[in-house]
Amino acid sequence: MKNEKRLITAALTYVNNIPHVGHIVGCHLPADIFARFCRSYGYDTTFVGGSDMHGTPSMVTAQELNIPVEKLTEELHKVHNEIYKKLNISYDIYSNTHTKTHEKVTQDFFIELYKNGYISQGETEMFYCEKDKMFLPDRFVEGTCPKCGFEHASGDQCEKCDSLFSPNELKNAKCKICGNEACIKTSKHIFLILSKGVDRLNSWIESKKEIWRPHVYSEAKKWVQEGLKDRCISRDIKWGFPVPLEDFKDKVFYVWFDAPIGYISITKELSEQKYQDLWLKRDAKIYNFVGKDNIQFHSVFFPTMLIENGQYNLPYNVVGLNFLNYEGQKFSKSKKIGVFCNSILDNFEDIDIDTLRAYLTTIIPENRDTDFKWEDFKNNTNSELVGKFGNLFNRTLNMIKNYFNGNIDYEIKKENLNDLDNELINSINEYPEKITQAFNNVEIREAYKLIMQYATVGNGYIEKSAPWALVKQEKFEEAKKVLFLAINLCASLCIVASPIIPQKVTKLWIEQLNLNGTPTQNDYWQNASKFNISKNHTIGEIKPIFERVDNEKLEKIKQIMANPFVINEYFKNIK
Ligand code: B3M
Ligand code: ZN
Repeated sequence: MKNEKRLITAALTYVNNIPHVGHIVGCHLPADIFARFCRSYGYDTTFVGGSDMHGTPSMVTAQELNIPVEKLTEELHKVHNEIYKKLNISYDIYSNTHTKTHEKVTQDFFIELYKNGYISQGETEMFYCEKDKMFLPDRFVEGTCPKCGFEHASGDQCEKCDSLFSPNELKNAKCKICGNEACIKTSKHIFLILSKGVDRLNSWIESKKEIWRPHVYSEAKKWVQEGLKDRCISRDIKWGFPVPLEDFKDKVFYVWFDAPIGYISITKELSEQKYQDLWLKRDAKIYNFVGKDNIQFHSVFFPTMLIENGQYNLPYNVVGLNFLNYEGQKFSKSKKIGVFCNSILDNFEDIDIDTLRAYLTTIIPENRDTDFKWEDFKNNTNSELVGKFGNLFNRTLNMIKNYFNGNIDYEIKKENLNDLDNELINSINEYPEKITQAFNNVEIREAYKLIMQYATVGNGYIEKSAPWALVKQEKFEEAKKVLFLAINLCASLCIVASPIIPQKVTKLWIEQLNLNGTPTQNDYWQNASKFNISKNHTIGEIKPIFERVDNEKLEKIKQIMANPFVINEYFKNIK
């Protein structure tokens, strides 16, 4: 259904630091490529994102830097926004969770749950530091995971085995601020009763068997089967939005309660109409793109909140990604292992964004963890982008220029088409169709592979038809036909590659193919299987599109991108 409404969300990033390439590949980029495809295909598309301002990681960092957490998050939110802009992540809105709108939507959301009987109250044991005289949020505590024995688990979550637990289950708990033992004190809290919605949640998850990726589906099923314990959704800290109940006014919501509601409030901030169409009606399809460690929250916790609240549309697809490693190792800021995005801001001219986007597309961790390797970046640039894609445009346009003075005046007549021509015309019908399917199934790596295959089909056709030989034999009409078909394949490629390398194809389209409009226009996708270049067309100026990466250049980019963001330096300059 083409006029279908689609809302695409990318997980709201914590702003306690600057993203590294793993965050981009594991969420923002696939969400962006999918959103670009949806717009181009003609779906009524909205793409929202933002910064997750609350939560303890930002508090920990602000404490370490000795600056107010408001200042820290506000500044880093701006930097995040800049980075996504530079990477051409096409958010319709990039907001954050510390807005008035968000406060109101979150509190109303809660009140509804409360009225519906899904909130209970109780005493809970919380970590407390006698030395710092404060209740310790989950991230201010470190201890041994009760499930797997990992020694650096935080108060509520183990990053090694992904299990979630209550504060009192953690062993050997220590205060992260001062390193002393964290004791346990009781405090009054509110809980979300997850068990009441479990049957509805379970059948909802089962309805997603064919839609979600297998690993997301099986993880969600596993968590439900293990049983859902009620979850404490208030915290004894000052950073966050207050719980709107008389007895709890001095507490704030747990960050994972307010953060996903951010998708709703940010949509509302974008437009009231969109909020109504996408969230209050049930026919829009919502796609949540989330990193590996966020799958449980998006497939179980947030859907239960939505089911129990009752007013809102539920996600159609939870697109759970996996992790990205760096040259076989985990990303690490302290060890300077990885590729860091602050360099994109500092050294913009040295880094070609679409070349980077194309390589990153090949390592989107769709079904398993993947690896960033500089050697693969070089190979993808040289053999795919330059060797296949660029080469097709280059030779086609150069031959049109050299043999026909830059003008191609040809009209297709069936009787003049040979088997090779017919095969190529079939490809112009079939490849965009296959690529559409891959994008629609959110198989972005597959789509990229098909795009490169499509370019290879074009190169093969030129090779076999050998227009240079036809010109030598003075078969000019024959040569023109070959180049006419080839340049039409080029135009088609611009459209289908537009979600991945939007800047390059726009430049190609306007400057070199000399066509009107842009290949990234909304609702333009169906033109991919048409002839966009008609009789008597003059091409523009020919230039290389992608630049080869030799070892020297690779070293330079590597140097630039290996420098992590130094947060204390940054805030020294801000203060
Ligand atoms: N902020 C975790 C993260 O940045 C968390 C996601 C919230 S999505 C609603 O990875
Ligand atoms: Zn302490």
